[in-house]
Amino acid sequence: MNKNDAKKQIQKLRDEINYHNYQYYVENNPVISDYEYDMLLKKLEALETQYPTLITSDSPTQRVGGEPLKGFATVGHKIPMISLDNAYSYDELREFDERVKKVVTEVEYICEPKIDGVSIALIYENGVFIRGATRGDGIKGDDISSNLRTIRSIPLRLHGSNLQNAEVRGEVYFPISSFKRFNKEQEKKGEQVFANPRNAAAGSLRQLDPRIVASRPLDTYLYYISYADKDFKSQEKSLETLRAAGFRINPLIKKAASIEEAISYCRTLETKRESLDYEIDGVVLKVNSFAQQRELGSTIKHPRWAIAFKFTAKQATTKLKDIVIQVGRTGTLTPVAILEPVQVGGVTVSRATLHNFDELKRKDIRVGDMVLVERSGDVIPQVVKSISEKRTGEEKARTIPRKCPVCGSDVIRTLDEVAVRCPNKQCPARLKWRIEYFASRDAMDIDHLGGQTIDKLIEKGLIDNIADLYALTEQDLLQLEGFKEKSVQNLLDSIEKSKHQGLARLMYGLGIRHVGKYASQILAAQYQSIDELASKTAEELTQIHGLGEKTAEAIATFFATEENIELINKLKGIGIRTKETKKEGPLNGKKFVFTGGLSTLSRPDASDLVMKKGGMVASAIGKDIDYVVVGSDPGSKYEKAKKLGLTIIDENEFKKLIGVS
Ligand code: 0OX
Repeated sequence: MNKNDAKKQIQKLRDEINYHNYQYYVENNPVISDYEYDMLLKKLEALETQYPTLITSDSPTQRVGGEPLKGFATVGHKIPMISLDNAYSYDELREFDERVKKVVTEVEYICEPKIDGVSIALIYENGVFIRGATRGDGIKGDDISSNLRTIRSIPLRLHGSNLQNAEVRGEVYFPISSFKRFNKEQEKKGEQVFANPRNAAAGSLRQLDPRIVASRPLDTYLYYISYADKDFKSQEKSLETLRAAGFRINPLIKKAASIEEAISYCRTLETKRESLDYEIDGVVLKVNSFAQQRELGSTIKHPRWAIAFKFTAKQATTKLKDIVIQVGRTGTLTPVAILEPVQVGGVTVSRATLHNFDELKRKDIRVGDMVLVERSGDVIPQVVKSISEKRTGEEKARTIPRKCPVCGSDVIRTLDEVAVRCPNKQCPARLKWRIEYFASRDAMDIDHLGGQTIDKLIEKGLIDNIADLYALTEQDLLQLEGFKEKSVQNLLDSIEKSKHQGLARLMYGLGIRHVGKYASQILAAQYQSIDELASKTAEELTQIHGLGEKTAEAIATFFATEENIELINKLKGIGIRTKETKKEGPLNGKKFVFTGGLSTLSRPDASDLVMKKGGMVASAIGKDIDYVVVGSDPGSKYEKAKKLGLTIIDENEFKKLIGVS
């Protein structure tokens, strides 16, 4: 192919890829399969490698993230990014409306969800993205162009010809569902976890290596044209123009004919707040007409034509009454804050996690402190910081306990671990967790056996280990407060049923360190029985594909411990299934990963289906994964799967494959 033909071909491919990119990331309506999309991208990459002089900054190949930077350059904003005035009550909104009406009449408002993300400004010249910056202090910000370029919903070339030379503003955010997954993965890897989606977005955009940013599922909503070579008549028209130019515009934006209509919008949106996949902290009201906006003008601080109505905060300050120690499943001691109950975003909070003792020390949080509590992106509230200005001198720092608060054993702390542990395997706290874990949905799935029931069983001395569950009688259970004949029978039935769950669930339920759902499935697929498994050395176990050294060692150690062997023998004696007959079928040994939300199946149900057919469910993407099932708002796993060229299927294809409809 000569250079001229290549040029034409490259342009055609770029147009095609840009179109599909837009359909996928902005319209949420993919037209071709991921595989086909990847093929187009690969073709383009190949041509650009062959003709490097034809590479341009707006090519879709430029989104993967270039070389790491040494630092960000500072850029001045041509027009300052001024901030919004806040209103905390509907009456303050009515006062705002009165101020507006002193200057102009017949006002319409545009009501926009106020995205709690990171403000950005994007500059386009001749329709091409050339620079993007953070808000900074409003006068100058950081040039984060190479990071913004990796965000798929930001067009590198504008659609149509309505916007050519312009600066547009909006918000970058980290979707909540992805944030939860992301934090879990970061924690697993021992890397930084973020306190909330906003920090995760800000932290990502501050990365000096754009390749890292490219792997994060950042998204955008745009809402403002700061300048353009054309004039638009209203905010409504600006939003339409932005949408037509290829930007993502929030679908909940509405026009209100009066302040009362705007207030009722605020009311409704606040009730929807928890159901959205992005965090919002209020509503921005903007006078729709630009002629009216000009008449109203701005003060040095804020525009007079807009206001931010703030929802009840998801942060609150309260007194930290005590720090108690919770003992976890593996004996890990976790400090938990007991708080003077406080309303945080509509929920009463009286406990919050302090994560671990290192963090407690780093944040210098003391009993008696006034603390800032936040409930965000995740259900467990956390203590953000102590307010040291409010200290009286009476506050007491809590040191690492020497003894387990439940059983009194001396605690241990190994050098390579942040965790402080109770070494007593018979500690009642651990027994409770062990039983809870054993009975959980992904393990033996014993219904009607919740935490409180387990507490009562331990208190009454009815169970000392897992096997004791199977010796429980009707008389035993009738002693428990709140248990009647029917509830007793239900529990006994579920316990009985659990005997037949099979080797994978049993292995998982035993709670061996590092043996998660996936490892237990691999083990059950590889070995026929628990006896066979128990006879293997760590070295032999490492030879199983997909099993790490740490896991193998933990398994060998587990089976080298006498009380564990005793437990296994008891379980066998009870008639619990510890053998696996090999499943034969088309999905035998096939490995699945799920990412994003499924609409007709729950994740546990989908996993069950896979396992019933002899397949396995992994939590991380790797080269050996056979199918990646992608639902709505998929996480970074999806990107990784695409990069590795794995087979990606949607929910319907999955159901077909597995034989359900
Ligand atoms: C938001 C948001 C922020 C531009 C004109 C006045 C302030 N966080 O969602 N700012 C604005 O408007 C700017 N609109 C928004 N929707």
